[in-house]
Amino acid sequence: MTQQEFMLDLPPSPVPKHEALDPGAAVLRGHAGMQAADMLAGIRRIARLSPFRRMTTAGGGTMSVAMTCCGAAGWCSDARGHRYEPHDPLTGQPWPALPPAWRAWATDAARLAGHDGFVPDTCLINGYRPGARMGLHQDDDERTDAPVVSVSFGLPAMFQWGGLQRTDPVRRIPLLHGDVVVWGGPSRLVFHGITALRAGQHPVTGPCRYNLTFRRVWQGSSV
Ligand code: MD6
Ligand code: FE
Repeated sequence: MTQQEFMLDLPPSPVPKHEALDPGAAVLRGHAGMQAADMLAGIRRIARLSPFRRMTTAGGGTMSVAMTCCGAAGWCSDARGHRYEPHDPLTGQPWPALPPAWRAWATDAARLAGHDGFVPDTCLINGYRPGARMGLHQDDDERTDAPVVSVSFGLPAMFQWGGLQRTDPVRRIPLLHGDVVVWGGPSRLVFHGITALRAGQHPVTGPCRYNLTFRRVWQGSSV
């Protein structure tokens, strides 16, 4: 029971705050709600320095999700494939800095999900408009086995959570404004994705969804 529930003499919420997905993976419902204003303002600041862009894939397609990054490394995809880069190829400049308060917040979220000592060196920022989607994939470009802390803001999304093989059964998990997903350990390479975003209007983000993923890309980053 939280202090506030005690003060109000109410029974504890029947809704568990932490939903275990699989060993090493959990959903922390609404955990980033209090961070929304700060993180969305931060996204606008970052996007002025390193704009959202839709990247191309090695197959010659264009991703439906728009991306930018902050921190020591940014995820990039082009005709040559995908990898992390220390500079934004669009500007030739280093990626904008990862706000220290975000880093501390992500460390704490990882700890709540059972992963101690997570120090992210990057944050990948995804912007979705209606129809944008992310096909089933593994996050395997990072050079560490640190967990990933993922934050959703704005329009609801349907998260697909599979297994370690592409053909494993997939669960569908709705993610709402402020929801956080953490995965690591034995779940770190689970296949996952986002189905096509349904059109709507969110009071805070309008017709958009934003997703931030905090990661540790390089073991030796001085952050
Ligand atoms: C998204 N996220 O939620 C897509 N990857 O928009 C991801 O692909 C993702 O949420 C690794 C860890 C967390 C994620
Ligand atoms: Fe991913």
